[in-house]
Amino acid sequence: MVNPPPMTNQKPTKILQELDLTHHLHPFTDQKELRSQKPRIIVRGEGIYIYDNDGKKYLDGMAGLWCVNIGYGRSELAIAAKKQMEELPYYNTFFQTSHPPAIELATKLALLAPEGLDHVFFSGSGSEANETNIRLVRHYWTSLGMPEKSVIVSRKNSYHGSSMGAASLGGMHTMHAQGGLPIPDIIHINQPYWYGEGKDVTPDEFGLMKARELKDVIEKYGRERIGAFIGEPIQGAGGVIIPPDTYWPEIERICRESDILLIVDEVICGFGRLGSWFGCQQYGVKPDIITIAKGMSSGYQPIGGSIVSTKIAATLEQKGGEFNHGYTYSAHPVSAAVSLENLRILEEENIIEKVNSHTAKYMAKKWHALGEHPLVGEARVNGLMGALELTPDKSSKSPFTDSGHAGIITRNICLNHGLIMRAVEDKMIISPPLIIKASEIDELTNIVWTCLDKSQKELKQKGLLAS
Ligand code: PXG
Repeated sequence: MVNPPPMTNQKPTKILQELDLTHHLHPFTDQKELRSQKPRIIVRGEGIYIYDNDGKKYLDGMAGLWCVNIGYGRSELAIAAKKQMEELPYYNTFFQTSHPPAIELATKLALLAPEGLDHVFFSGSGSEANETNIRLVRHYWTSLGMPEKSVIVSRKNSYHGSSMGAASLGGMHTMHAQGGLPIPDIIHINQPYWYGEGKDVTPDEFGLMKARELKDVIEKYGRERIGAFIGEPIQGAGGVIIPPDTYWPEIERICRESDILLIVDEVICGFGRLGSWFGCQQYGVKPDIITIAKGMSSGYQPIGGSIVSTKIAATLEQKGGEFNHGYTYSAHPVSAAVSLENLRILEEENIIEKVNSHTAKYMAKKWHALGEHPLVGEARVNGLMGALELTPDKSSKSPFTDSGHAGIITRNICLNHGLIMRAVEDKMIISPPLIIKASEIDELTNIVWTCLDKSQKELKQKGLLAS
C-alpha cells in the first residue's frame, strides 16, 4: 500500500462510528442495518479517489452522489469560498437586493444554457429547485388566467428530490408510501425503460409508445388541466434508464402542440455528465425550465436552481405581482462564488469537451465489454453514466426473483475491492468524476469484472444462480 494520506481528523474510526450511530440520523438509510454494518468514515478526496479514516483508498465510481464532476481536491474552489466568506459571507436576494456572485452566476448560466433560457431562480438543492418549479408553473398559468392548469405529469421511477413536492414529482413508490404522497395534481406515466418493460417491441417503437402516454393523459384530463411535464434526460437514481432516441423529441412535440411547459431535470445530466453542458442538448430538446444542482458546484457547496425561459420570465414581469416564494439561501454568495469557480474550471480545462470527444467513447468501449460477463444482461452507458443489468440467466435476460439481493452482494464486493458503485435493485451503476482518465477507466472496469466474477460465485453458492 502507498503511504496513508495525511488526515486532519485524529479520532479513531471506532469512536467516530460509535458517535455517528449515537447522534446522526442518515438519509436513505436503515438505521438498524447501519448499526450492524457500521458507517464508512470518509475523510479525504483527491482526483477520482476518496480515502476512509483508516487510509483505505476507493475509486469513487459515483462522483460522490453524481455531483463531484471536476473531482476532489481542487483548492481553487476553497480559495473562492474563503475570499467570498471574508468579503460577504451572506446576504439575501429578497426585497429588491442582489449581490455580485448571484448576478455573475445567473449571467454565466444564461450564457451556458440553450438559447431562450436566460433567467435563474436559485435554491439550495435540487429538491428545492423542483419545489420552485411546482410553484412557478402554477404561478405562471395563474398569472395567465388559467389557474386550473395545475397538473404536472411525471414518470414512474423518476427521481426529483426528497421534499414533499419534489418527492411527489418523483415516481418512487417507496417514497410515496412514507408520508401520504404524492400531493394533489401530480400524475405519473410509465418510464421509457426498454430493457425492463419493453423488449417485445423495438426500442424506437417503445420510445414513441411511452412518450404518447403523455398524450393519453392530456386527452383524458384535458389540456386546460395540464400545466407541465417533467423528466430527467436520463433517469439517474432510477437506475440509469437511457430512453430510446425517439422518446424526447416526441415528448417535446406533444408539449408544444398542447401548450404544456417542458421541465427537464438536469440535476444529474447537467454540467457535462453526458458530454454537453446540458443533457437535453444531447436529445435535441429545448425545455422551458431546467432544474440544476449537483455538478453546478461539483458538490463543493450546496446550490441549485431553475433556469427559466425568456418567455416565462417576460410573462411574469409583464403580469406583475409578487411570486410568494424563496429561500434564505437562494443564491447564497459563497455557494454562488464556488459554483462560478467550478464553471470556470469546467470551461477553461475543456473538461466537458474531453468527455464528449474522448472519455465517453473510451468508457463506452470498456463498459460494453462488461456486457460479455455471464452475470450481465445489458451494459448501457451514455456519456459518463452507465448501468449493468444483472441477470441469473444471460440467454433470457430474466430478472432475479429475489430483486435487489444480487445488486447488494455485488456492491459489497465492489466496496471490498476499493470501488464505490451503486446498486439500484439489480442494476449496478456508475457516474464517476468527469476528469477520469483512460487508465482509471481501465482500473474501474477491471475491478468491476473481478467483482462480477466473485459475485457470480457467491450467488451460485447461495443457490441464486443455475450452476
Ligand atoms: N433531481 C434529480 C434528477 C436528482 O437526481 C434531485 C433532483 C434532488 O437533488 P437534492 O440536491 O435535493 O438531493 C436529484 C438528487 C441516489 C440519489 O440514490 C440521487 C439523488 C439524491 C439522493 C440519492 O442515486 N439525486
